[in-house]
Amino acid sequence: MNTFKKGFLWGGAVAANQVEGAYNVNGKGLSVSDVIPNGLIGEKHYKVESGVYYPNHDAIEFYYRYKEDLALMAEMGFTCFRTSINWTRIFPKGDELEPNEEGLKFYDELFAEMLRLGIEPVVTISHYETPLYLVDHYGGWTNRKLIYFYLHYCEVIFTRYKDKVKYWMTFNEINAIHFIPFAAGGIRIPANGNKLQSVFQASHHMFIASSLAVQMGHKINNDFQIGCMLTLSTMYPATCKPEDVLGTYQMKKRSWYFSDVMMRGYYPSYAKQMWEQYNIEIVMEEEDEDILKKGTCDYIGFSYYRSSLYEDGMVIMGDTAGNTGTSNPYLDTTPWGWQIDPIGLRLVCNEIYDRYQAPLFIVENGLGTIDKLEKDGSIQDDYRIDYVKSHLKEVHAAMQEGCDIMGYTYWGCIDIVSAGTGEMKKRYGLIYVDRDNEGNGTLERRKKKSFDWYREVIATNGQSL
Ligand code: BGP
Repeated sequence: MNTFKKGFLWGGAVAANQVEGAYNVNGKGLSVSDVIPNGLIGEKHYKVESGVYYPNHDAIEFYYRYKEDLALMAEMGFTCFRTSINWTRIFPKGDELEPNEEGLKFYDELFAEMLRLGIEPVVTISHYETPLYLVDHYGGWTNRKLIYFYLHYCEVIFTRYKDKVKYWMTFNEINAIHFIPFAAGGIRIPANGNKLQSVFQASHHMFIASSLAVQMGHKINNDFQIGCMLTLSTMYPATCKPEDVLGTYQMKKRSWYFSDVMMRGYYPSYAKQMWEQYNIEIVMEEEDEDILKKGTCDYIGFSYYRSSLYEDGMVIMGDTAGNTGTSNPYLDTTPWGWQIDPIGLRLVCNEIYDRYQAPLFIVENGLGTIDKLEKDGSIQDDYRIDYVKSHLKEVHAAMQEGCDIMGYTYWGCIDIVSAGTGEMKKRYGLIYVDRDNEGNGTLERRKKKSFDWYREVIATNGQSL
């Protein structure tokens, strides 16, 4: 197989709240993720309850062990590593004027260590880490004031890390606000409220915030590459019934709505009808149109894990908890019911590249499953190797077809706390971490079989695939 293009970014990805632990040390405040002990699907917990175990409060203690972890990533040959800045380490409540110096220092040291090892930081500015205080006291992203708190945060981190970080993303999986509004948008949906009204209004504020952040970032350092980030699991019509084919296309617009605004700089033609259909009125300011135009993103970052089906007005997919619906008979599924579909990734690359002709960055893709520790201490995760190999082959094919793809960061390159379920047992890592759902374990790191395999892929720039 031909190699990937020169300079292709190879690496892994995590989010601060799923690895760092140390959730309340050195001045850190609570973020939305800190109050969801059972993962995003258990989005009911809004304050820390005593007696409840929160796996992500300790996570894998990356906060204390990042040197050891980065050394392993360097050994695999990573040229980049994606993580987020935990917003509440910098602004514990979110509306302060002065940042928390200890929080800033942590990321100074983290990024310096990456650069020392030849690893380019790729930073998500907000990965389900909205300060809880902003949710409690301002109503989260439905409040326009959040734009200014976010921008102040951006100004501080852009200025502080301008010589260390080049690649940024404004919001993780911004379109996930539809199904996890608390985590993605810091919004509590009132019991009898119009959920979509809150979701669309909050999204509007996030678009403005992203656009202003892009403009500001480019002023601070013209070399910055600032991307949007979406979850783009593709969808197929379950039948060839024209209604299902059309419905599938319409469902995709729910995601494209986000990338259209962030990549084109204006609301798409179908937006008005969407708002009318759901009885939504978005409050906008006069200057908003102009702001959106001036701050389009430099690239499209996205996560891709699986595909789903659409039939009779319903999306059919294994949900995050693993309850499967009718699934695609041509595909295998993970124990959590996620359909494994490498060709779907190639399709997404083509669809999105054709739509925007802008660079793509695959910043999340991976297999979350149960790993077995053998008697000799090894982890023979051939299934993970198969997963990554088959997906990377399709990435390569998409590039042959003309898609401009900047890089690939394997999700959960080290075992982490699952965002969806809050568990440790749903493991993605190429590196095993000795910790279970209840917090037992030595936290020792161990290379899985996939570790050496991925190292070889990177060393040969994809030729070994
Ligand atoms: C994405 C999130 C990640 C992540 C991943 C895998 O939606 O951006 O934070 O965790 O999905 O999901 P899970 O952890 O539920 O397996």
